[in-house]
Amino acid sequence: MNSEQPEERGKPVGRRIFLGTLGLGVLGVATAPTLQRGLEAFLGSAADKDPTGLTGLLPNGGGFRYYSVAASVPHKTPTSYRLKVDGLVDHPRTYGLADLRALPQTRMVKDVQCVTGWRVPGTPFEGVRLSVLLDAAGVRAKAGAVRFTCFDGTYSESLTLAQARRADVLVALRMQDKDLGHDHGGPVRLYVAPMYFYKSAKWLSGITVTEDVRPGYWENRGYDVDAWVGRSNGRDDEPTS
Ligand SMILES: Nc1nc2c(c(=O)[nH]1)N[C@H]1C(S)=C(S)[C@@H](COP(=O)(O)O)O[C@H]1N2
Ligand SMILES: [Mo]
Repeated sequence: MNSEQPEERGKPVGRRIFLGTLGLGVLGVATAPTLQRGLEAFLGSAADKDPTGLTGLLPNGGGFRYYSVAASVPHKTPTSYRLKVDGLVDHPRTYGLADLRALPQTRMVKDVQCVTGWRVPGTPFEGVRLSVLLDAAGVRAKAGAVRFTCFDGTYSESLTLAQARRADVLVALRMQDKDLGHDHGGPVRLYVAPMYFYKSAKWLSGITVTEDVRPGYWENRGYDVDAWVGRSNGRDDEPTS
């Protein structure tokens, strides 16, 4: 599969072919939001006809779509996993999973919302507030943003420093009250609760404090950097709940 297209599993073949054919990932920067809305309209009507596959609002952890822009992602164990915090900080540091588990954990239950329209209500996430790691690192005065990199070798994300310091942004170790599995970005992913789920970078391996925001993987392909749910990607008129 072309690495520009999101890999999706656990859903009907017909839709997978549709998405693959459309080639979402290669949309031009200017046209992406418009075509995205067309795609959502299509999926919306299809979802009515096939609620098991497309809306996915089922118990037992249903509802998630599995995404990876990388063809394959190495597996990390609790002992091999590392998270590096560096850039414009006084105390760069590499954390193991045990180090992260030893820090104060925050749990929150909110809706997960992907920009393509699927939603998983009331999903518990748990982990270390990103602000805790930033404070420990000692962010320098000229810093203005944070860049996230992933051990899939491809994906990246970014937040402004103000966004990164919000209480609802986690370096997540658990989802749905279980340790994060590989498919969901385990052992550690970013969780940016107030934004579309593409901000929540899976397989998190690097947190680099930078001067300015550097657009991430999907942002280089037309999606908003400030991805507030309901207030971005051309959705000014939708509720923010
Ligand atoms: N490393 C990485 N993180 C990623 C992605 C990805 O392809 N690679 N996809 C993003 C998108 S678009 C979504 S909707 C969610 C999907 O998370 P899930 O696979 O746990 O459902 O992960 C986000 N984080
Ligand atoms: Mo997404």
